[in-house]
Amino acid sequence: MKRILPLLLLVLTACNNGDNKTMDAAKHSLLDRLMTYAENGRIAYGHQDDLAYGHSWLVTDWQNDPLERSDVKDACGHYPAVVGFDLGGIELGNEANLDGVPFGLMRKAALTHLERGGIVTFSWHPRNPLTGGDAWDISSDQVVRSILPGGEKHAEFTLWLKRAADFIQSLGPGAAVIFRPWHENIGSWFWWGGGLCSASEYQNLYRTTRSYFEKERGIRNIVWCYSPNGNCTPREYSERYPGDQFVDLLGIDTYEYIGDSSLQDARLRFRQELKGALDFVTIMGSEHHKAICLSETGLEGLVDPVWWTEALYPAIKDYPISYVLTWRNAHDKPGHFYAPWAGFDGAADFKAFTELEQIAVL
Ligand code: BMA
Repeated sequence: MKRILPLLLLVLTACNNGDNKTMDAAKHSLLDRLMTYAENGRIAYGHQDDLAYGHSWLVTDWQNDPLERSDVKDACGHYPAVVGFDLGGIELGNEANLDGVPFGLMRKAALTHLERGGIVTFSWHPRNPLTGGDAWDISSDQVVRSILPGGEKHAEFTLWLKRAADFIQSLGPGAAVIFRPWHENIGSWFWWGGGLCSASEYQNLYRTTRSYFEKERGIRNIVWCYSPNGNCTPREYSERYPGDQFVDLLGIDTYEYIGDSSLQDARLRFRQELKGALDFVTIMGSEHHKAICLSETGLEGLVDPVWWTEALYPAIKDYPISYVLTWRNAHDKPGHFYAPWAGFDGAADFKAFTELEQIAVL
């Protein structure tokens, strides 16, 4: 036994070192790819939850499904280059996420997309750990404080981090992914939002999360994205920035809303809002040597028939963003979609967008 123990330790350390190398190489290559898109003036196109479900369909028998269906592919002939998934619900140990996607399916879809040469990104809409409500429960401004070290919910929150980390780790050391927790944090619609915690509490939350993954769990193959809502000032964006050691990718989430405006006015407003945000995120990216992205965008229901070429593309084409991701096509809410699908008759403009030289799809 005395002889075997050091040998066992040696083997375990060697395996660990091997995994570390694999993880570092995978992360490096993902970062490199994001930078290369921007350097070459290209923008990868992404879609949330593609492969798991689309408008009015959801993969059910996922163990036996090759996951070949995609609304984006139906509309333009290609898979999106980037696919996003949401971990909301993993913290409770649930079998499926908040939108009904089994985590088994999510894992398979993420790995399938990586094998096809795509990029995978995870967001997270966790429940409210203090009130028991959902991510949008903003009834208390004590939530972030309660989960930080020393807070009454810290131990429980650490278990939540463990469950999220277990899932990402289960993809394997060679599977580098983008993770953008605590997003849209300047506005006050999530419990980690601007009016619900101080800037230093927010930074502490983000840093605690990354430290848990890296230091406690040794997970090094994650590209960490900071993605506030885009309708914020440069000062607000920077004030809550967790710091260069904690962030690898700078993002913003900005949507177009029509409301009572004409399509033209709504497009203009969207372009101005994106310009405001992308101008300073571009500068910050180059000063801090970070890749940048438009981590979420879209026009719900695609009510503007030329949204892709007349609103989105003109607004992003002059910026070195590595990717742009439009939000999900809900399987159970017919009006809640952000990309065309097989039966949608406004797919031509989307197809034209994906065929632009500058836009990368698989
Ligand atoms: C929101 C909506 C919700 C969804 C959540 C997480 O923007 O799409 O319906 O539950 O994202 O995916």
